[in-house]
Amino acid sequence: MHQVFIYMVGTAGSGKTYLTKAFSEWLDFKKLDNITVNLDPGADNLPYNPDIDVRDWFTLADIMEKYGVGPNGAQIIGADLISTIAKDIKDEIEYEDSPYVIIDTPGQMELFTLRSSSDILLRMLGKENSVMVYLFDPVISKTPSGFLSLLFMCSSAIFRLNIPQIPVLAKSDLLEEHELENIIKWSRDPDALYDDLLKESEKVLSGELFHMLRELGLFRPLIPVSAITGYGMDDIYDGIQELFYGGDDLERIIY
Ligand SMILES: Nc1nc2c(ncn2[C@@H]2O[C@H](COP(=O)(O)OP(=O)(O)OP(=O)(O)O)[C@@H](O)[C@H]2O)c(=O)[nH]1
Ligand SMILES: [Mg+2]
Repeated sequence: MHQVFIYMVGTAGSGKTYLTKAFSEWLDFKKLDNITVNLDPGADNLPYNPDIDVRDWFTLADIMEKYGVGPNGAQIIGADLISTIAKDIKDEIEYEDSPYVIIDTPGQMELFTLRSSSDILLRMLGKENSVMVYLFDPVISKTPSGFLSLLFMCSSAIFRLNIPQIPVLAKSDLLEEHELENIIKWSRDPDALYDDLLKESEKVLSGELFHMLRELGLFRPLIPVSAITGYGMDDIYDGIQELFYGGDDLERIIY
């Protein structure tokens, strides 16, 4: 495999940008050539210096002025405009010719997962070489219902983009030991999650729906990571290696 595209995807503030920086630095440390791509036209004070930056073509401020819209409308237009520069981005990536391409996606997750523009970019760069690192927000993941909601969002990203996924528990340094253990347990054991959901509230998803989630293989062990301590970067790397070089069946990992 010549190049691997690693998309950082997660809800707003889940840690995509800092994980992009941390993973790139970890690869640097391992002397593995990599580049970073910023797809967020509204990014302010990025903690890393992207090799390729959507803001070189347009920024949120440009769009607000040109189209006379507010920041939310501008984010949507910005996401849609990505398709118009997909070929330029591809050319720049090819020019850089680096084996690992880390892609930091815009703040609001749906801007990336639901707008068709992302699919155009993904197809252009090559879905067969792509993986999504899906970040679970640690604060939302603390409660059973919060965790389940993120699991649904993560599943929707899989169905929409149709590329394999490495699910990670972001900012794990912020969690107490027992909180971390609980979340990892839920990701491995649907029955434990179901029991804890019952304790949280009497009204729980129907058993059938829960069973379906399990049957679809949507419960997968979360990898705890921290962009601050560097914890888990090797596990993300191992996950990528296993996907692309381990001879694993991609279909099995996607679904
Ligand atoms: N403690 C801790 N804080 C983190 C970590 N990663 C990110 N943060 C903090 O969380 C905040 C959000 O992180 P970002 O990486 O900007 O998150 P994002 O998903 O890119 O956010 P948007 O693009 O704005 O939606 C920042 O203030 C970071 O300092 C981490 O691993 N540990
Ligand atoms: Mg960001």
